[in-house]
Amino acid sequence: MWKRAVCTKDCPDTCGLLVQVEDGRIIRVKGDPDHPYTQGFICKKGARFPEHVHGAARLTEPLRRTGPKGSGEFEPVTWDEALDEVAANIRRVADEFGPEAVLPYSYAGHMGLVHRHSGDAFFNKLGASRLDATICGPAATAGFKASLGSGPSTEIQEAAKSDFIIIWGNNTLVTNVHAWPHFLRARKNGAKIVVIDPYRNPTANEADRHLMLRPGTDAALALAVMHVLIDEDMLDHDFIATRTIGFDRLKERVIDWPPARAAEICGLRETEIRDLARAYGTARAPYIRSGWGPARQLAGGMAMRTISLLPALVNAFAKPGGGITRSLGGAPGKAASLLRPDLRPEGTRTVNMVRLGHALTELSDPPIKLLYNYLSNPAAVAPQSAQVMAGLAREDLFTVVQEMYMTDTARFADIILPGASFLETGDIYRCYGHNHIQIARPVIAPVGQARPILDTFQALAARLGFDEEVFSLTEEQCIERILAESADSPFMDGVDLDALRRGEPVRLNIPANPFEHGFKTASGKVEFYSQSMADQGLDPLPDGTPVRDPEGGDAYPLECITPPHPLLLNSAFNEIESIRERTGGPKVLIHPDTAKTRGIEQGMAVRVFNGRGQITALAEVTEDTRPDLLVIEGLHWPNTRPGAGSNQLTSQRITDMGNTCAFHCNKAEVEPLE
Ligand SMILES: Nc1nc2c(c(=O)[nH]1)N[C@H]1C(S)=C(S)[C@@H](COP(=O)(O)OP(=O)(O)OC[C@H]3O[C@@H](n4cnc5c(=O)[nH]c(N)nc54)[C@H](O)[C@@H]3O)O[C@H]1N2
Ligand SMILES: Nc1nc2c(c(=O)[nH]1)N[C@H]1C(S)=C(S)[C@@H](COP(=O)(O)OP(=O)(O)OC[C@H]3O[C@@H](n4cnc5c(=O)[nH]c(N)nc54)[C@H](O)[C@@H]3O)O[C@H]1N2
Ligand SMILES: [Mo]
Repeated sequence: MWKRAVCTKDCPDTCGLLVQVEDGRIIRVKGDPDHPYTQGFICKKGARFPEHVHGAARLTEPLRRTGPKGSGEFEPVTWDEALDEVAANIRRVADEFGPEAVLPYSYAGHMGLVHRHSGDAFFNKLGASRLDATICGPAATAGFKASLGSGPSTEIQEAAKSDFIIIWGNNTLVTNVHAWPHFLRARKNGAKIVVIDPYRNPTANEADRHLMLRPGTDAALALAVMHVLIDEDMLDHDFIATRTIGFDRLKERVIDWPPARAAEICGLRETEIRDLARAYGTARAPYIRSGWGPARQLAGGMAMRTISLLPALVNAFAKPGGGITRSLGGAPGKAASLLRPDLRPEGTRTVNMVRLGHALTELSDPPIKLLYNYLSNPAAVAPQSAQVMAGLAREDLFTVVQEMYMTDTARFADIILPGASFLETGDIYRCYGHNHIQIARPVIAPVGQARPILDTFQALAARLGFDEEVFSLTEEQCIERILAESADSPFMDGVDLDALRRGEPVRLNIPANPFEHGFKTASGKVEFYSQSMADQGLDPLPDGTPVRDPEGGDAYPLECITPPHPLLLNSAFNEIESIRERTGGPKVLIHPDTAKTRGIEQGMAVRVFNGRGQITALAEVTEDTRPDLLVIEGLHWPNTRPGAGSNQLTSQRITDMGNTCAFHCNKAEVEPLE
């Protein structure tokens, strides 16, 4: 039997799936041809969901630690024993140190609005420290918002009508593959595709042109493009006069950014910059797909803000096929009656999830004494692993992990609760790569003793005597709450709720080109000059001065980025042995000149290191990277590959805006392992 489902992995595409089920087991997974955006094709990872759900690595019973922390020694216990022990420890810690000594740590292992947020009411009621969920997008969001306002951006399908597409810091063919057919449609009609990325990733490999800039120099490049657009008068003066503010001040700033200066900073040729500007300025309908790469930098908010001002100079918004895409979707929202922020004691402290290592080892008043982790694998995904691992290793820290597999985080748990997969739960999904929403219902019963996140928090709430109504709602009731509380959103206007309840993907009421209808900034205009940035003590105008890893110094002469791997999804899919093998383990891309001066040859085992840590990897000597740049794709599980784990090298310093992690802002050095 084939059943409909939705892929819940943290990816912009949120695919419609068809799942073949026999005797309660998943046999095959394929794309749902009736999904308007994902149209029946899925990525290589999604096709492996049968192994993801039924593989030997799946945790199927609750476990209690028996050996030293991190030894991986556990014994099976019953759910009742496990939940009693978790509840007793929450009570103990809250009584002895105050509830803020409890820290929930979760992210996007399951993107459903019900399960992803089903711990919120529980931790609010408890009065636990709040987790600031900043690990991914807020710098990009904040930068974009400062220039163009919040809200949806240009729908990706629009790009099919463009004649000039810039993919700016997004590995489309790896991280949001369903955008690519639309770009190809444009190309078939003569459009050119330009990729702006520090290394030749699979997307750059397919592009017409690739600007291989130094990481963290996007704002300098965008300012130089502006310089040429202004200098050679490729502007829409009418739009600038009526729909933007601060152009005169921008113009003054831009004088300081001739292509020659940017070329030096970006490590590009001046002609590459001029050509880019002229192609953009003369295109019929220039379109930008802005990824998250430029924002994972210490000045990432500024980079995103500067990039997103370009369409305003030429008024790309008015040209069918033109515009800029950051994130899409926008409804339904999270229901307040499910999150219950009103239950949270006033003044409860917030802990930035990027700074978990710091929180577990340095925070006091009170220190973190209980970590409750679900839907995230911080031992692999959080920056500066050495400090994260030192925290997880604390014998006085009680750690609860709800997981599907024995991740590096789970190995450090005191109690492991087996989690139900997304195919064993029902939920409502919105997404960030298209404007459709969908409800999915469980396609199989939970494997073994696995339980959904929602059920787990409700069982714990009962043990702690939390008796608010929210702690007894079913999955379906939660979905209905979300719909009811989103009914006011204009994006939900005209949404066919019956079709949605039947499990069909339904389009939100979001225009394909929302910028045509205005800008949701304070002024209602595009803000070349941003008063809100000035108010935050930031430069109100775009600035291209690069901000690099300050701890790097001269000791670590190379830049190092850690972008996504085609076969992994953050740290997920490491659990599938055949996928781990196909990745060949951690590799570091090294330019031939850089390899030569260090005596490194193709395939050699090397050590990549900086002041924060080190990893071992195999050298891939290639011109796909710059001489001053090391590239390490993906988050391999450290426990399956000794020396893996690129977050050994990354820093907990936060970005200029949005308090995000600068995952691609690292100085490092590389040498042969021996
Ligand atoms: N296969 C796969 N797909 C994924 C993921 C995955 O891990 N694997 N992760 C998912 C998640 S959670 C997210 S948020 C999205 C992210 O999707 P993307 O936006 O594609 O990912 P990023 O990590 O932001 O990196 C994008 C590109 O930015 C480049 N980059 C790094 N630094 C800079 C810079 O300073 N300037 C510029 N111009 N480019 C730079 C990197 O080399 C990379 O090619 O992808 C999702 N999809
Ligand atoms: N160096 C470096 N680090 C990065 C990035 C980078 O580019 N470079 N990218 C960052 C980004 S963009 C993001 S969004 C974060 C992502 O960080 P995370 O959200 O922590 O990402 P995952 O590794 O996917 O971890 C999710 C965990 O949830 C578990 N899980 C998945 N589905 C279910 C389920 O249905 N039930 C239960 N119980 N568990 C489930 C999975 O087994 C997995 O271990 O990582 C960040 N880390
Ligand atoms: Mo992300």
